[in-house]
Amino acid sequence: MAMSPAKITSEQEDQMFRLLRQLDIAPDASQRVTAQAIGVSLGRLNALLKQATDAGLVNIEDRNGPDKRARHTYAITARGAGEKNRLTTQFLTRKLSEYNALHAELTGSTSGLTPISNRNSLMEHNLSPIPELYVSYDSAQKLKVEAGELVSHDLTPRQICDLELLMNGGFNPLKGFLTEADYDGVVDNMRLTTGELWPMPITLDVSEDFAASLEAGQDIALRDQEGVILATMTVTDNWTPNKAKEAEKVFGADDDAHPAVNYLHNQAGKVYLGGPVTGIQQPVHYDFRARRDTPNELRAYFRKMGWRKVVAFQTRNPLHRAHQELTFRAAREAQANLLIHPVVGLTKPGDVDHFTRVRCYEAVLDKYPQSTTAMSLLNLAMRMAGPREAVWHGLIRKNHGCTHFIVGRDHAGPGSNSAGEDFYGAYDAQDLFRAHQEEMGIEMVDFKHMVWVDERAQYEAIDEIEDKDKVTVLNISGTELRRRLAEGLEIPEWFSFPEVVKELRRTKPPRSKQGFTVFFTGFSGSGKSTIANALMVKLMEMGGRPVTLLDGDIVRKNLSSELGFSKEHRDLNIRRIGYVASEITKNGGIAICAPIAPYATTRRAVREDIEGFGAFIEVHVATSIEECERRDRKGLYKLAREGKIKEFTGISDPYDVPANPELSVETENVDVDNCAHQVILKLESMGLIAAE
Ligand code: PPS
Repeated sequence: MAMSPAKITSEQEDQMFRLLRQLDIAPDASQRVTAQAIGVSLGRLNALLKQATDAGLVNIEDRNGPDKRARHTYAITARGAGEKNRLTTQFLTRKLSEYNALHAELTGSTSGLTPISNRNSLMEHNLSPIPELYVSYDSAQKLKVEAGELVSHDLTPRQICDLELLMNGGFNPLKGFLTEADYDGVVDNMRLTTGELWPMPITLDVSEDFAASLEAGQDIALRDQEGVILATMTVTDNWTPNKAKEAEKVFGADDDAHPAVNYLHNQAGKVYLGGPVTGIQQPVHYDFRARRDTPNELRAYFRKMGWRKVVAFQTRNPLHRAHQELTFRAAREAQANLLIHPVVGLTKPGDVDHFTRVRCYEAVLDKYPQSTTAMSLLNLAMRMAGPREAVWHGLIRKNHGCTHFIVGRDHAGPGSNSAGEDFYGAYDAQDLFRAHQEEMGIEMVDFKHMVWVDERAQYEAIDEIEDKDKVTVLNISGTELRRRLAEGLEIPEWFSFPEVVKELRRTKPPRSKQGFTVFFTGFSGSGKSTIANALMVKLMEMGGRPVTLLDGDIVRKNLSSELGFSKEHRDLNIRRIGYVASEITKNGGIAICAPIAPYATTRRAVREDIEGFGAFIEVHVATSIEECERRDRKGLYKLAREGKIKEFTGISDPYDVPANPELSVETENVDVDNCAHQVILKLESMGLIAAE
């Protein structure tokens, strides 16, 4: 029978694979035993041995032992070991496709086995411990005492998240906050100076004053918000970054509508410090302690359970049925166990709080087959950086011992930019991940958008539905879900689990029962206080929720009596008002604020503080500066014109006109009662007040 050359080659390669494997196991065996073990004649064995020695795969060493028939040791060389690995993968891949073909012939369907790609690195990297930055317990006790003498930096909530993952190996290979050279490489092309892939700048941002007080090479102590020393850091680098460039390169646009760009410009310090970190202790968590695992704890768990392949699912949302279907499918496709790995550090402003989410996850966990699935909480501070974030998430999961990672539609998407368009394409994250997965050593399980097909009563990937025009395709977006929860509307069984819906309703009662904040802004004398007072009385007349008025003058008397009108002091004043209003909102009350609040970024920060707990209604009292000056009820404009009051808003200090307030009210030719009524109508239209 004539054989094709390809067939001869693969047979020869199989023989070489068998020979190398056999010599690896028994290098001292006699030729006869080796030939028998790999199923070839002695003549063929000799030809193969010659080929292997000529190619430098095997060394033949003389052995002057008593057994004359086994005079040689056939030792595999380093090159031979590499060739053996390559041939092993090739052999298994071919066997798998033969198996698939046979399976298809017998059953008319595919076997469902996944191809073996990058097999060696994938199968081993989740088994061994990963380097951490912690010192031993004894050294930590000593270091803690010494560190008490060092200059301290109080970490922000985001920096605490970053530090925890640096110290426990979640951010391996990073050994500290990025140096300037590493930062440049990461920003420009996602590479550290070592050439390793790292897509996200992990930086220690501080104030200019603090940075200026440090010397090169100085050790500092890093403390949490209660003052506990978590680590020390040797400050090797101290520089002022180009934040606009960082925004463009890392987040795709220098647009404050992106939460991380907003953080970069309006919250992060102006200067970055870089240098290695020495870990003393983990940040303390009082919540869900049993559900939090370091990378090494998860690796140990996988070893103990014998999980060689693990597919991780990242989420910042409660799990609904579509997510469960997707994770089931991913585990099946990758033939792997499943790790539900939700983020409980910082997520997108306005997300469901992690306490509620974890209770939801725990309710859903019972619905997964026992001992195939684990859930662990990840204290990551997300950046919502889409494609770069997906690669970052993949590297973090690899460090946590996972071999596969699920990337769905619009992974870690930040929503719309200031022009109302998406920052990233829906599948950009999958593309970037795919381009790097080989190097990352973690394989992507990609998913298109999953939707409910009513006629078949099941979830299907949108692009796989061939009869779209004949079936009813259903989907509830995140925004729609929030609306239904807010308005107390029905959430269908096909969408979520009753336990999850119950939990969400518990923490998110309908809007008409939630707290909210009405935030008036406008020039001095614009009528803010008068309208705010009228509104307060109307809301008190309706009853149901306590109402608190935080008027500009009242606050300045009771909360901010030591403050003046510099930008710094005004910001502090508004942040204080925001803090009190957020507490009132959180606890189900109504806060009415009426400061000038001249700066848009500060108003936005307050909005973010509050929107986690309830609605924020910005009302621009749009009385013109000319009209305010004409009224001049307190005589302050006159004094400002005379230069007797400095930094007076609208005269000698700026006012950012709100770009997108929920409501703008004119006060010229409109009476106060009418203005307050406009606010009431707005609140009604938002579902915040409703008939019992
Ligand atoms: S801010 O900018 O929001 O912190 O201002 P606010 O706390 O609302 O305080 C504004 C009231 O203080 C009086 N006042 C001044 N306003 C603006 N600029 C300067 N320099 C200034 N100095 C004193 C003024 O009466 C404001 O009262 P309202 O209630 O707005 O008329």
